[in-house]
Amino acid sequence: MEIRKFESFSLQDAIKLVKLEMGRDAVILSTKEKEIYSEELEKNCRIYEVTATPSATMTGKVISPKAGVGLPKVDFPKVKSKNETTVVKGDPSKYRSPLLSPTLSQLNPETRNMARSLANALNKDPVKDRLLSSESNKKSQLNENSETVEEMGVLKSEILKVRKELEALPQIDINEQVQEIKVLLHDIMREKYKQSSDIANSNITDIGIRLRSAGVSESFINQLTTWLITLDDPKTKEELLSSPEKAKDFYLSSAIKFIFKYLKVTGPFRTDQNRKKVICLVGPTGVGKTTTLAKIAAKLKVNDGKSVELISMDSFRIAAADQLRVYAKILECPFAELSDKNELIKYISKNNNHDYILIDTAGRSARVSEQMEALKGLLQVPLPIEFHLVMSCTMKQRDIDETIRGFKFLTPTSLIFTKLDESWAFGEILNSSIQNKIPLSYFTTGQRVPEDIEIASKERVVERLLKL
Ligand SMILES: Nc1nc2c(ncn2[C@@H]2O[C@H](COP(=O)(O)OP(=O)(O)OP(=O)(O)O)[C@@H](O)[C@H]2O)c(=O)[nH]1
Ligand SMILES: [Mg+2]
Repeated sequence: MEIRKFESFSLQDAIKLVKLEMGRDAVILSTKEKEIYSEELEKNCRIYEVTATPSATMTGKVISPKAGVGLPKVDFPKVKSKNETTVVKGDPSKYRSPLLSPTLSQLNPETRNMARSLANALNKDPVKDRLLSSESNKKSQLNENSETVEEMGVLKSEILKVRKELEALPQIDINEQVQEIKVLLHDIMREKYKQSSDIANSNITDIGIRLRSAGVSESFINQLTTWLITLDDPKTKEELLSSPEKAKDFYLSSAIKFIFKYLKVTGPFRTDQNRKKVICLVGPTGVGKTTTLAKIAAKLKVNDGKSVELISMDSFRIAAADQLRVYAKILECPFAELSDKNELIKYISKNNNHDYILIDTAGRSARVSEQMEALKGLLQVPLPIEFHLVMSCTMKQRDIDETIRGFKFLTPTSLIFTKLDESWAFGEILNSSIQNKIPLSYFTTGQRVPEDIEIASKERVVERLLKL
């Protein structure tokens, strides 16, 4: 709270000072009459001390801004935290009334003239003359007491007359008006700030709810919503206030931007120039590896006009390779069934005349260590093979995490998610890709070969996550 003290030779003058300095609504906390020793006059003088505080400080109208992450900066009127004391010391001649201060030009001509005559009257003040005179003069002048008292009486009545006339005029108090404007501005800003933070909160909460219901991890939602809160460009906030639709779009598109930044996709499988590409699909049992491989082969062959060979390395189940053999026949692609690593090395080194070699493997569970060991023995070959990990959207997050951990030894180039048509939540796709820093390549959306496959795109992920 700002508290200041004002002193003058009369109580009225001290109160006037308070109003001039702190505005009409200033609250007077206390008044005191006291005697001080004036060095200039070499005698004791009676003065009045008024302690006051501006009204805004008392009513709590002026509020300091609260610190908050990313909240819009509002230039609130400041409240001085330290107590301050203004002491008007000395004799009246030394005190220059604020009425006659540089704000004189802001008064109307009539008031200005009154103020000037008051200033002249004060300038004639014998006490001031005495102070300005030399030390010896001062003493002799002080002796002429009766003359001085008479002069002072005349001056006093003159000053009182001028003051009365001044009081009758409408007062122009610039300080008070500025203070009122400041308070008004602050109220407007506070109202706007409240509205904009309400809008921000409801939109951010809505985005959080959508992502949570899609199964996105809490840590990602926290990161995203914290970032959204920090979007505090005041110009944008101003615009958002004008339309709830605009605000909704703003927060949604910002959330999408954030997801896009972290989510990575590979795009469709592409061959390096003049080099065949060897692609191997791995993953748990029954997730759709063979069906997906057939879909990809059909897309490459039919849509892109590429030459494709299909290999089955699924000798684990009886007649497992037949499924792919049938697809190869339909697609009119060369087909081979290989049972071990040496056959694989020999086959790939020999066959150089196709754009793609697509390899299907038996389903392996990351929980069964022998199966993973067998897979290592089969696939860890000194060949440029790209491994892609196939998982179903219907798997639980925990199973997906364990599967990725189990297949890490093959350093998968991408994740393929199947059965999007059978799942309600897509958060797992985002979580697994971002947490493991493995991009997404394809999504499959049904049993039909080759139709039900799509290239993984950030737009499709976001669409599904935010139910756009
Ligand atoms: N609904 C739906 N079913 C799919 C999808 N992809 C594959 N399937 C079905 O899932 C079942 C298993 O597909 P497969 O391709 O044999 O799966 P796999 O991973 O090769 O299985 P294993 O070789 O036994 O490990 C089949 O009935 C497919 O039709 C899909 O995107 N959506
Ligand atoms: Mg299979």
